[in-house]
Amino acid sequence: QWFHMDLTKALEEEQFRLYFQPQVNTKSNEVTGLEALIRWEHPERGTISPADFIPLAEVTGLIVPLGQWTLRKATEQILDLEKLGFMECVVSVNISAVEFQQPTFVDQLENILQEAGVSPGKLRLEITETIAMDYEEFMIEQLNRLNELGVSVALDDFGTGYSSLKHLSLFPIHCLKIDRSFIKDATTNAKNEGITRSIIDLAEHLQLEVVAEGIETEEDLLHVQSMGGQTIQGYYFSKPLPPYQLNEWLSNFY
Ligand code: G
Ligand code: G
Ligand code: MN
Ligand code: NA
Repeated sequence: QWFHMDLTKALEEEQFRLYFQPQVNTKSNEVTGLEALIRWEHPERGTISPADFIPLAEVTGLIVPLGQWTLRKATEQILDLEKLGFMECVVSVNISAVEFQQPTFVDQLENILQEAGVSPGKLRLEITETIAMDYEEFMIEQLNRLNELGVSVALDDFGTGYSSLKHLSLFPIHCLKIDRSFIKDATTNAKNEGITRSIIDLAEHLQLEVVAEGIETEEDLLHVQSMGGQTIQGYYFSKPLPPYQLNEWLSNFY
């Protein structure tokens, strides 16, 4: 559907936008994080979902400059949040395998943070375990370097794909994100309820943070809370928002 040249042009002409979805700690009632989610504002075709262009960006390698753009935008948002007084809010950025596997990835990330003057602790990377399969040792090396830098890491879509408990044992990570597919019908599906509960317990035993994704209703929220889940992301609080709407949302929340 899309061609390499469309994406190249979109990057040159700044047609990408970074949206942000709040993550709320429902115990302290604070917005503890934001997940950055990219959108393509196509001049003729309107807003295009990353699901429809990230795969092409990955096979063409354009994901590398696109990912750098995303990280720069995320650091801008961190600075804007600080100006508004949100000093504790961590911004999470999705990183695809192709980006993470670049040997220069961590150095470039360090440069972006330094140039922006952003503390590494304000940034979190979301990676999926599909990355891990063939690159276990390299993964550990990259993750150790990120730890030294002070950037934290969440395992996204946890429990789907090539998940392995071995990764939890080997990888120095900080957070598990419970995949939306488990949450979706956890109130009616006993298996998914068991899985959700187990991931929350697992995170606690490993002293990892846990974020429940895809919370859409009050019923979802109460259910996840009853299982010990505290940090919540989903349409119940907000869909992903462009920065100006996010600022409005934040000022209404507090
Ligand atoms: O925002 P939405 O639900 O449409 O996102 C669809 C998919 O695109 C998700 O899997 C999400 O992780 C991914 N995605 C969103 N933004 C980015 C990004 O900036 N970089 C990468 N690599 N993936 C992203
Ligand atoms: O793969 P990843 O977890 O990064 O993708 C997150 C995706 O989930 C984004 O595309 C985002 O727009 C979407 N999303 C976020 N909250 C909800 C929700 O409550 N319900 C649904 N259906 N999708 C959501
Ligand atoms: Mn994600
Ligand atoms: Na996810």
